Amino acid sequence: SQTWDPKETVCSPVKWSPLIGSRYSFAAQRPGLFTISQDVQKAMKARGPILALETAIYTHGFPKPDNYNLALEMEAAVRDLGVTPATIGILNGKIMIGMTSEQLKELTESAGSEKTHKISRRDLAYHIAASGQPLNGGTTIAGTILISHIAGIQIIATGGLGGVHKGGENSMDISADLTELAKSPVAVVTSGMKSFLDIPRTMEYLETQGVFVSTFGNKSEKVDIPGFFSRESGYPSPYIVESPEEAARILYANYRLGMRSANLYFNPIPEEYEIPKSEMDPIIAAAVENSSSATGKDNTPAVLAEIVKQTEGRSMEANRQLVLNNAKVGARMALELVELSK
Ligand code: PSU
Ligand code: MN
Repeated sequence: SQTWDPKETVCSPVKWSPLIGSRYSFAAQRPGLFTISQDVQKAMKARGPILALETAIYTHGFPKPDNYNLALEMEAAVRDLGVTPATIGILNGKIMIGMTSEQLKELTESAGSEKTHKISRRDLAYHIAASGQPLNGGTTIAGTILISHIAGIQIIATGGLGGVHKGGENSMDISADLTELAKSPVAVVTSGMKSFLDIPRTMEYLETQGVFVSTFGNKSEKVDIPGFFSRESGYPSPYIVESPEEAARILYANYRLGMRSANLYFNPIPEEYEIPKSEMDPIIAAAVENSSSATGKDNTPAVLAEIVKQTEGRSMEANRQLVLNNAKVGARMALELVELSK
């Protein structure tokens, strides 16, 4: 197992710039709080484009060793576009911002073990400070937003967003992804929430929280909030954005306005990999039914595992393709954001 090297964390504050690196001094003033990879440090100093990637998808979404292969593919897809990937997670009690392939291997291999947990806002401090064996964690969208924002990384690419669960008006099961989006002026690229969530209530919640919600598509057409495995959900998107460059401009305007809330960019799954809604709906209904005994933070992973079982793995390939596509879109946004901040 790896031990933390204080030299890995940059301690010299970087000059403030309007956007890139604006919060970097937070990390610089707290040496040892983060372990920032050499690559990410370099990109931060150069104010180059950086894209944050979450890890709950690896620790709680994909089985081994697919999770490790996907982590490497995601990083490669981002690098191919000239952007530095910052995969975020917890490894042996350290908050990692950017990980080497060995570190990614260690984290993904520990999936499913006692020491590896799903990390949202409420879990973070415990995992870096508690006594006992050092813990690992895959950060959810909420956890990744929180860490990215502190580290001065503005764009996050991910697969599926958490939301208001069906029956949430009684169970009060509402993902902390939604409240976190209200707290940090970052952009999140996602292919939608799974249709096992309550889409209209999730949309209402996001509107109340002041989160800008849009979907990539053509402004002259009607565009749905995507349904994750399917491009359609039956619910129209409040806004349509036509390119990653336009998305970056909106994020930049959001930031210049001093907003504290995030922008959400839904990116529908590429057509060739989509599983039609008519096919998915009964599968999802059955998965929800069969996972009803898993509550709290265990519910989402349990439903996801059931869906994989019911689709005989086809959902996994769809998931893999959409998340890779989101990484590419996020990377293009990061490139444009650097241009805008010059
Ligand atoms: N939806 C998916 N795949 C995922 C998740 C959601 O299709 O991997 C993960 C994400 O990390 C998301 C988290 O942030 O689940 C939400 O979990 P919860 O509902 O417990 O907040
Ligand atoms: Mn929940």
